[in-house]
Amino acid sequence: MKNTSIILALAALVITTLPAKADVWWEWYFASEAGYFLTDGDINDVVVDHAFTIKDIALTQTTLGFTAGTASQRRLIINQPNLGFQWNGTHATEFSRASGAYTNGANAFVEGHEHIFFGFQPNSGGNIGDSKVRHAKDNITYVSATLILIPIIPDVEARPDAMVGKTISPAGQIGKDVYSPGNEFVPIANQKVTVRARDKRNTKFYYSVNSDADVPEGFRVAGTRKNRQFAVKYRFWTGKAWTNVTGAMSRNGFTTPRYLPGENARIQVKVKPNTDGKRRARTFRCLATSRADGAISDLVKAKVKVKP
Ligand SMILES: [Ca+2]
Ligand SMILES: [Ca+2]
Repeated sequence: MKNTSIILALAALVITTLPAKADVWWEWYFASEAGYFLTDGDINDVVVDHAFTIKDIALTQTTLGFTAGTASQRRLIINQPNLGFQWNGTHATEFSRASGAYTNGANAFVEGHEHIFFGFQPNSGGNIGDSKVRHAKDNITYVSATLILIPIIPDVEARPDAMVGKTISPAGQIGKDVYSPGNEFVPIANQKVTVRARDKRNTKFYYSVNSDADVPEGFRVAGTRKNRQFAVKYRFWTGKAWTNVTGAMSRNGFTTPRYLPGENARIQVKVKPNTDGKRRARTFRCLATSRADGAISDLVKAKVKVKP
């Protein structure tokens, strides 16, 4: 009860003071390339002199044949630490990184192109250099243009949409554009499948989570843990391979990278019943919570029915 009182008191405080939200989204453009930065700071910092640290970079539009996506997905590779920029209230005056020459830009390399990188440069008047896509070895300039950098307040920042199905393809799953508030006692149609299993045999089904936000979003995904009669294994699709996330899924949840709007995080669920020849069922739940707002979730379910 004491904890509840504290939470209610905090909630009241949040509502009365409306503190600025942590982290800032930015749109960037140069030449025909475009994307987002996610930085630290808050929206009040964008109207004054402020140094921002870049936490993620997204590429949403490119004419150079690269794959759109985020640095947290490793579509862009940040291998030089502490990327950031100095902001004067209207423009970036200096980009920086904590390796190499410190003040000559913030670089993000391109997945699958070891030496090609986006070099972000000031947009403060043009005498320091334009942003570029370059080759690290021979400095061929692929494209180069003045950076446009705009801080934004997303219209929708957090909206995970979980789906469930027996097919690996999200298109064959149910729950798209259907939302539960994370409370399974609120009946929500079309967020649940029934999976028939045989005793002592593996059976597979899949979860996906996409974002209805208008900026990249990541998720914390938690699932029903094993019990004596139902073993469960969870695997996450990295984009290249399946990786075991059973431990994290069964505890506080597995944290996914940030995905562009509409792209799916994918989880494979493998259940192996051992019911001693009895007819049994267990409902497996998947709760997907936004990384941007821990109060916004979606819940889907799979009821595994065992036939001896
Ligand atoms: Ca859903
Ligand atoms: Ca949706």
